[in-house]
Amino acid sequence: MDKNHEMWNKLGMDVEKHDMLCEVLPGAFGDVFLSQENRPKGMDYWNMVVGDIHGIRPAELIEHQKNGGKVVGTFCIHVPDEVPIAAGAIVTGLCSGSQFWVPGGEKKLPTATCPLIKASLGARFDRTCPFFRIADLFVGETTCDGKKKAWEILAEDAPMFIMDIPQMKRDEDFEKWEAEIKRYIKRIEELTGNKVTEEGLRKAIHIVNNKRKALKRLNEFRKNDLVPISGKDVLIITQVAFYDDPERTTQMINKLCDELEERVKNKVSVYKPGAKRILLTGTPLSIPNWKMHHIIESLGAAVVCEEMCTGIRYSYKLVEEDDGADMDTMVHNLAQRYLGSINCACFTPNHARIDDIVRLAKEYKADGVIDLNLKFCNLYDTEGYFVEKELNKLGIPVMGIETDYTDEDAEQLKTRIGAFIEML
Ligand code: BJ8
Repeated sequence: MDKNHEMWNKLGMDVEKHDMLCEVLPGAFGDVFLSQENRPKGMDYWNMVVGDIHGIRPAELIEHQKNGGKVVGTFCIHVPDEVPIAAGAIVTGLCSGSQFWVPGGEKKLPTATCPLIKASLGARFDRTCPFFRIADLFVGETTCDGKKKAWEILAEDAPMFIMDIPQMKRDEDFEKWEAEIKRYIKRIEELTGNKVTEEGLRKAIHIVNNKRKALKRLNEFRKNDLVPISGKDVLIITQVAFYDDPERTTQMINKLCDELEERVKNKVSVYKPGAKRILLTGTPLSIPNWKMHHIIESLGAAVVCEEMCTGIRYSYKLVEEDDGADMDTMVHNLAQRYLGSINCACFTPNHARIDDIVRLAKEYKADGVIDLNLKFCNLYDTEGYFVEKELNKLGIPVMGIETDYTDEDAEQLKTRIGAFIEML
């Protein structure tokens, strides 16, 4: 038995079923990513990481646990990574972007639930994802109704902690979020047995900010007329950033950016001249959901920005750093960043997201915007009304797409998106 199978067995996974995923994933990755021409050399790191996605990082997490450390799993970018890091824990995103996990979720949830939620429950209950076996604590949030109720079901099988996210952004909501972050700190201290000190939190803020800065630097290259890296590659880097070691990810992204700087100097682009530039907005694209990018870029267009949680929202605002800040100030700064600067459709009103889409469309010189909705996500679907209204008003071409994790609609999407690109 190879090392990975031994590890998965020990984790109590359904190894036979999981092997089915292992059989298709490398092929899918090869078709979507490795087939691209003229990729930056620096992408080798992500090829390696994704090539053994359920092996390398899970083994590191288990090693950490063997040394007495804890692993905290999260589902949403509102949950501050800095808190577990400050307590010496490792934080990992529990990203559920494959149709493989959906039927398992449907055994517990109504079919009319978004695939992201169904896949999250399926990954746990079917025992087919090592990350969902390893986490010592699962941190859910009350962003949407589907998630709220799903966490109750997940709690039957997994240790859960729920953060109650306000749905407005008034002063009292920021105060409430500060209190929630303090409650989270307490829970993490209990879990790890370590105190979250001022020094520890300050260091954690610095580590995560450095990752944000690297991702921001990476995204800046996409503003160039000649784009030196594909949208697909930036997507995979962002998806991996949710669970990779933050300091290593930062280092690897910066190394890649050095190469991209050279490419810009030498006028190297991965797209054909005149490729139409697309801004994607909407629901998150969790790993391994590469469907939209693959369709758009296979049609010869360029995805130049994602106004999404698996995009610019994850990195573009930093937590304020202040060497002299005490604990209360740092929690305040975290609350400002994690509530104030993330414009999820769960908020009402949510004009700031529409403003962001318009600003980003201009900054990244988008020829058109695709507003993407995961099937059964009522929040983003409804907010699409304002997205379209504003973009129509400004004369920025926009198209709404609703899809799921299956490939059943791939041909239809190709036709629709192809027609949209043609008219840009
Ligand atoms: S901050 S987008 S990561 S909640 S797609 S599960 S909203 S029904 S994922 Fe999200 Fe945080 Fe918001 Fe971002 Fe519900 Fe919609 Fe599904 Fe969603």
